[in-house]
Amino acid sequence: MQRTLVMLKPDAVHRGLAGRILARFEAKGLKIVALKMAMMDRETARRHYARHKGKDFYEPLIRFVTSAPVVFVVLEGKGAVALVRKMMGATFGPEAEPGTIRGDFGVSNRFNLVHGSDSPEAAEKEINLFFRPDELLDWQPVALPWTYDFSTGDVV
Ligand code: FUP
Repeated sequence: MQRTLVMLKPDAVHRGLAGRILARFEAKGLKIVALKMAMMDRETARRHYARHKGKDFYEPLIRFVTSAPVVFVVLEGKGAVALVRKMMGATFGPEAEPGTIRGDFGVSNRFNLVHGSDSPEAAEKEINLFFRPDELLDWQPVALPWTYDFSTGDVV
């Protein structure tokens, strides 16, 4: 099973969409391993978005994600990184397909509701940036044997 880091951004929290967005991931079958609401400090935001440093949207992006509380979530499931990205939809709300989170709830480019790690390597880094190891809970959902077929040795 793979883990990924999701952040529900300030617009999701302010618009009262955090629960609905999280519910989509839960309903899909992804396991919540860790969850917390927090203000992101500027230094952490700069580290998180370091690859965008120097781009014209970098400073406004940092101001945005540090402007109000966010919700950090670690989700686990088979192919969780790609699955979450697919459920999020294209980066810009107007371009995101209906049925995706950004496609259904967003009309803005910058206020695009949700962040999801874009690779397993990024997921590991981001999980470590936002959570201490003891905040990641080791638990087995009772529905797990009905979420995947484990009967053949593979997870199907
Ligand atoms: P994504 O991986 O879909 O979250 O998008 P990126 O990592 O490419 O961009 C990070 C964030 O920067 C996006 F969520 C929105 C913001 N952004 C802009 O505001 N303008 C741009 O031109 C590109 C990204």
